Amino acid sequence: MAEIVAPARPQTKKKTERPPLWKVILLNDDFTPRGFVTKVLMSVFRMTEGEAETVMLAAHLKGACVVAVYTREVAETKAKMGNDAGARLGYPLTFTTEKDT
Ligand code: TYC
Repeated sequence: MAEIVAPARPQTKKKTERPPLWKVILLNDDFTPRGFVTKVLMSVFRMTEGEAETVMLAAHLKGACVVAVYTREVAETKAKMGNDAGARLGYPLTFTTEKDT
C-alpha cells in the first residue's frame, strides 16, 4: 500500500537573533576625585552607591574596570555621558567602549 507522506513544511519560524553587546570600560586617572567617579557611575549607570564605589575602586586599583554591557548605541551614549560629565569640570575621566566577545 502506497504511503501518503506529508511534504516537509518549510521552516518559517526565524530564530531570534540577539544583538551584539558592547562593554563600557572605566579607565583610571590620577586627577578625577573618587567621589565624583562614584557619583557619575550612580547617575549614568544607575548603580547604588555601594556598587559604584566597588567599580570605582576596581578601576583605581587595577587601571580599568568593565562597568556594564549594553547594545552598541546605549554603550556609546553612556560612555559619552560619563566623559562629558568629567570634561564639564575639567577632569580627564574616561569611559571607552569595546565589543564583547
Ligand atoms: N585615581 C583617582 C584618584 O585617586 C580616582 C579614580 C578612580 C579616577 C577611578 C578614575 O576611573 C577612575 N583621585
